[in-house]
Amino acid sequence: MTPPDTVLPVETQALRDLIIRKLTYTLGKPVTAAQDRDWFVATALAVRDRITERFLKQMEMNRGKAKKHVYYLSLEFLIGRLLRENANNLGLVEEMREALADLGVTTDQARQAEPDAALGNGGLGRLAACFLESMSSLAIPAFGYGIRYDHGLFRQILREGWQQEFPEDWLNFGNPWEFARPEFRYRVGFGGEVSGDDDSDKATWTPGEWVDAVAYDVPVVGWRGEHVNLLRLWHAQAPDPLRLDAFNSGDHHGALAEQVRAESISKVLYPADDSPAGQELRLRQEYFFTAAALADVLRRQVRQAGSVETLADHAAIQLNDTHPAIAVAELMRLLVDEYGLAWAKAWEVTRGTISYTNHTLLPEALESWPVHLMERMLPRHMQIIYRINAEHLDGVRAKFPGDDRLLSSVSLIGEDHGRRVRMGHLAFVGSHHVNGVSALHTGLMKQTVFSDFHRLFPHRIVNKTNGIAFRRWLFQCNPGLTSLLVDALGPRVLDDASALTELRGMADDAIFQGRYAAVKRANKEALAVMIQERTGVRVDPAALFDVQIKRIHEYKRQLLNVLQTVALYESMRAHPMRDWTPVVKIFAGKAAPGYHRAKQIIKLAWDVARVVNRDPAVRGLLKVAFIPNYNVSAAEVIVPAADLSEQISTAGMEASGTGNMKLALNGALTIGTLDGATVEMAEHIGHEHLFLFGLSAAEVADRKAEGWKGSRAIAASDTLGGVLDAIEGGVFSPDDRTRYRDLVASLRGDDWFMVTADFDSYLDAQKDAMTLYRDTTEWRRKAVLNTAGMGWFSSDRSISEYAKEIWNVPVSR
Ligand code: B1H
Repeated sequence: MTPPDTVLPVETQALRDLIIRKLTYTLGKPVTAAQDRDWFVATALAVRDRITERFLKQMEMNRGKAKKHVYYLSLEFLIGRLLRENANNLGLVEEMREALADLGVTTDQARQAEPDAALGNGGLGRLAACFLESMSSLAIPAFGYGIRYDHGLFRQILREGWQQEFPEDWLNFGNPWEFARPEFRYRVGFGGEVSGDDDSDKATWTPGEWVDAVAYDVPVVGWRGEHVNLLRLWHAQAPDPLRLDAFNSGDHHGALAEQVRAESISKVLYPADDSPAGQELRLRQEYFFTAAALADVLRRQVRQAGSVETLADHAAIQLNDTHPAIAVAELMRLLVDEYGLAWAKAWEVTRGTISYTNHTLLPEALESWPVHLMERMLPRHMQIIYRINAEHLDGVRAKFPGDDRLLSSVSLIGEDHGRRVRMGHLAFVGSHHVNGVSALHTGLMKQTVFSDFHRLFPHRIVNKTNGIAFRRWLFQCNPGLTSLLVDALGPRVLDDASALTELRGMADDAIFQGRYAAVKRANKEALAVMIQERTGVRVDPAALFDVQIKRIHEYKRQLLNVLQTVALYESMRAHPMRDWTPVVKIFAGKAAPGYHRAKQIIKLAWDVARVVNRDPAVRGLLKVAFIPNYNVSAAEVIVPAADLSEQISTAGMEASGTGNMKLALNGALTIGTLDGATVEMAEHIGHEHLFLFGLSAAEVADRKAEGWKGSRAIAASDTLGGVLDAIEGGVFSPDDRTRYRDLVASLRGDDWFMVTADFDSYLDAQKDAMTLYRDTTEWRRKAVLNTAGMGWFSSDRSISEYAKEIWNVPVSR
């Protein structure tokens, strides 16, 4: 072993030696030949050893204790990179830096070589990742269950501003964080037939096709390294790898057909955010991972408690949206058919164990599956759903006799577009609690989509406002601000986010403001480098960094932001001598591949950027950058550098938002509508420290009921008509002057997302922001007050609420 150049502290020395051992014996490389990726893998394996030591100790300590576990079922876990998170939670960051430095490598070199685990689309998947981290940090025994997709969310490339998708290949050369667990393998059935006898609850399902689910475990270590949970991801495998007879007789493709069909289940993440893909493969994915997860839960239950009857005492199963809602029928099937429980007892156990989180009320996002598809793919489940429905509707009739409208409204089977199973209804009746993700969203659940259910079950719907993991979205992505906070508030702030409120007392302190601003400035310089590298656009770190980063969706209204950009550009051209605030408009986000309008909006932002950035008339005072391939790692650079956070969805449409929280925590001021969790952020921070504008959710509903027409708002605005004429007339698309005709026409017509309705008040709010930015002291004061007000939005708080009010599990810390 190479001797170190200098004498290292014992811990560092040990880590350094471990990294070299991994490099030598696992990667088979000498130090002299190691590339960045080798350093990453060797370091990750060394850090994983540290996690494993703790995990094994914890298992030893808990042997024989049947602690209640939380099982978080989610089709998405948007984890991103793990090296810094794990080192940080273990308190190993310094040792790792020194150990690598001693080997002539920077932490950043190793870190940048780690691919993002992009097993999710956006907020829903990232929430699952933050929640896992918080469950470990709060020492709640838990498993995350999901799919080990070979290919996560696609890589986005912009060709002349048009989004193109390329496969993402994070797993190509293995994943050093995971352990393959071939011993945890469950056979999942599809199709086939059901036989049963009429006198018994029990039936026998003989599937026509089998797929094996094989477990891969990623350990999740909590803050201070005190507790480790597992994220168990299922890989799909054909029970028979190939048909040798077919292969030997020359049919090479046919020999592999079954394998391809089986393995396609864990091949790729569906790239739709907020609108479920109705394809058969998606339903296969949903059932596949849910069935494997429940089989695993019941195996553990029987081992620990000897019987499935007490499942609700030992297990809390949380459904992350309806994607795993088939769990209700699958758990019933397992309890009744496999474990022989009577129907009524099984129903009591199921409802005592399962709870469901709703993440959206957008009608196109509510999952439903054609009855004929379910009957073919999951015949026994369809029988079970019919029986659950029959008993549910009997209960409704008993409570509200003769109300046929109510019956068809709450039925598990919808008749509107052919007969379909409504997965939200199935999840609702099979759960003891159903939660929304912000106060506004939960209120709207009660008033709109679930109003009839709320009448039937008035205690079932509860609110659990989302939160974010501060370890990642503050400590890790913003070490400068973190050390400033520790200096100012003491190390306690690292363990208790509510300590942030004490920062309020320092908001007026000029010295503190200066240090706070210096951190922001350094973060902006780092972002400026990234923008230049990825887009070629040079930006001035002194300018106001105005950031909108999220999936591209009409309801999120990137279009509103682009229209304001055009309005600002035109004013700058018209009044060149005015004392303009320099602004950089920063966009990033992916569109669902089939969502043409969203792609058109990206293209428009890009077209506007091209014209504005080149125009000498604006003297560089306005720059526009669309950063391609937005992902968690990009967010970790952008979030700490933002001055202004765009949260401008049509009120009532964004269930919560979590980017809003990340940006405000890192000192960006929010320009936003009263939507989702932004409402509660304004309450915690103080309304006067955000730039709020636009219609409320109730006003949006009223306008829509009256029959909204964009043309009226356009006629009433001094600015909007000119902006739309320019876009429509091809000012930004001289190569194709008709490119945005339909887009503008939709704004003049229905304008479903009320862009025209909110335009003028948005413009005013933007002017307020630009004016305030010039008042450095006041801006900094508000930025500090934003950080100070965000402690409540820690996912530790969210998870503590779930633990107490839904899961009934103890929380430590
Ligand atoms: C959210 C989704 C979603 N809500 C369907 N719904 C999907 C729906 O693949 N699909 O079919 C994927 C995702 N995602 C988001 O959840 C909300 O829009 C955000 O407002 C919220 O913050 C987030 C977490 O609760």
